[in-house]
Amino acid sequence: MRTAIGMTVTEHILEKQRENPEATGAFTRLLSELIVAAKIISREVNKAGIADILGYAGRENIQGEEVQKLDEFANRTIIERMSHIGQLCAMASEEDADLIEIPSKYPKGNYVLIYDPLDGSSNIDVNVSIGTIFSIHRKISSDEDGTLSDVLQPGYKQVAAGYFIYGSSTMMVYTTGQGVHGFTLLPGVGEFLLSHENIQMPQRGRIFSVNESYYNYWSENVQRLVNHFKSPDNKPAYTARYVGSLVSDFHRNLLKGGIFMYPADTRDPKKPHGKLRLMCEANPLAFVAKEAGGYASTGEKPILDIEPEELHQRVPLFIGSKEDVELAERYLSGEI
Ligand code: P6P
Repeated sequence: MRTAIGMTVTEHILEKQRENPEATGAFTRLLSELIVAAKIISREVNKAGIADILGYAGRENIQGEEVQKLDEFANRTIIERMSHIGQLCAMASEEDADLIEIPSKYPKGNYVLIYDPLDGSSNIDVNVSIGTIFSIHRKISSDEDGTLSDVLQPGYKQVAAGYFIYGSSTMMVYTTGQGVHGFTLLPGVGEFLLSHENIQMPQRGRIFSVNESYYNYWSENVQRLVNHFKSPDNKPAYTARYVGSLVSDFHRNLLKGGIFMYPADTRDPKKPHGKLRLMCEANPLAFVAKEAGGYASTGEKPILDIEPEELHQRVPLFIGSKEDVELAERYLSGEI
């Protein structure tokens, strides 16, 4: 594959299409439109808060337009842009309880898009990086219209996954199973340019990332694991970092190494499996982590092997540097 730092993401995707003889261009069309949606979301995120300065009052701005919450805006933007391109048979969003059908007036396609439109959106008000996470499966049902069976596929069947992170710069990180590649949006030009080619996650990190306020609600084995990461006996020692925005915590560990943990919470019987969602958060990031030489586990088994049962099912998540996540599994099994 002829790639070069600075090449556009569109050229990068087309290179992969050229390599794939049976590629029809459908996937390229899908990803290209998702990128347009992300650019629109990025622009809105980057001017968040300006509404207060420009006198947007309450739910309406000075033009009397409805001011949408950014996660609603992001969700609507993706639905509106992706519905008419004829590449999807259905969508599923973290923001929507049920499957999102493609309107009958639009042609259907052979892919399914599952996404979290704006993960970490509660951090917008304090200017912390947030992101859009996406997962793409091939349609498996025989109907023209997508069904839940097309969505509830195990993570190892994903054809592509990745995220957009809206931070000090806007980046796109994605994989199609041939490595993980990062692109940075060039302001003023509006193009994502290849900035991080074939990202490889360090096998052992020096960062552990977990919300320790839940310490008393974890199992004893999880408590022992986190105490291990805090031990002065580690050479080199670990340090703690927790942004509270999954895409930010994951992206930092992807580049620098480390483990992010969101363990099961024994406190809430309704949420025994923690807070994060399998389909639109854990699975796509697990695919990226695996392709970058990392690993993602529930603490007991690979995230990518889970046979999904419902759209918004939650899972405990241990994700990042392979050796750190495997160590987590050994602690949670009681082996150490
Ligand atoms: P907690 C943001 O609300 C989010 O969904 C993820 O982005 C983040 O990792 C997690 O929740 C933070 O949750 O319980 O630590 O505030």
